[in-house]
Amino acid sequence: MMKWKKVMFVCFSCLLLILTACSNNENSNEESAVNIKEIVGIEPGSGTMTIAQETIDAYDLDVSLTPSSEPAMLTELETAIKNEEPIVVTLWQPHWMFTKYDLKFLEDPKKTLGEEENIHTMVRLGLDKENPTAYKLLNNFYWEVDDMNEVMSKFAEDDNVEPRDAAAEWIEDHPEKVAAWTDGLEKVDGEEIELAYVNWDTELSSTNVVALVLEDLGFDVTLTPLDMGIAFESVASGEIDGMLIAWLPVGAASYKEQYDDQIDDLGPSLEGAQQGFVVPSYMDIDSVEDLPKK
Ligand code: PBE
Repeated sequence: MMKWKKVMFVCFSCLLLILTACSNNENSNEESAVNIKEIVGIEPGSGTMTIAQETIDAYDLDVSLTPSSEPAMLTELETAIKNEEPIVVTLWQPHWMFTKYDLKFLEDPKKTLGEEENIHTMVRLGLDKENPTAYKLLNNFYWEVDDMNEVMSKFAEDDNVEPRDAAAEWIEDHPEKVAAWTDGLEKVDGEEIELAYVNWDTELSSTNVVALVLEDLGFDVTLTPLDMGIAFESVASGEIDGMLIAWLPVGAASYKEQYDDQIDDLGPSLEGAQQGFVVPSYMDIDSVEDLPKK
């Protein structure tokens, strides 16, 4: 009799163990599909970080937004991909990482990360009268996503190629595009012009191309790396002549609003860009809504 009781007890315990194991398993499966506690961001003060935080709030996500920098974020992404680990980053297109790896944008039904973005050229008030050639060139500058990708890939994937060299190569390969921007412009003799940029591969591409074309027109060009907020402030105060960094209508919206009447917005130099939360394709998740919620 005692023996039977023991056997029953052992069996019952086993059953309990199996049941708890099952339910644990279910939980951890659910978590592992979206085993994400943070979103790896970029530089604080960027448009990207502003809209990323707005998105976390809008979807009530239980994740933190880690400030970083574009190169540090990309290194984290590459390491995660090597180990097939889950990761969510803030990323955008055009970007050379999309040609190197299989990545996907998470769907964003609330559209807080924006849909199609355009990169606007902005200059200080008065540049049109004081420096008409520079103004016209900046106004005429327009290229496509593929063009930017071409410049970006040249320097981003080869440490021996500087952004300036990549820009020079692109100019050499696309004389007809450059001719359209400079058509009818009068050359100048060493006039100074200063452009602000942020150290992002997209902005390094456009700014270096424009700088080289301005130099060819006879300008003495200074390129000044700044944080996004300081760049806006400097163009608004007239200290800096222009910049090619404003992603709109969503990314840089808060800065655009703040400085709207102190800056001359010349409109898009590139259309069809996109920002978002991006994951490696092996991750079993498709939407911002699949991330852990509070
Ligand atoms: N970007 C690309 C970001 C960072 C680099 C321009 C979309 C931004 O505007 O914040």
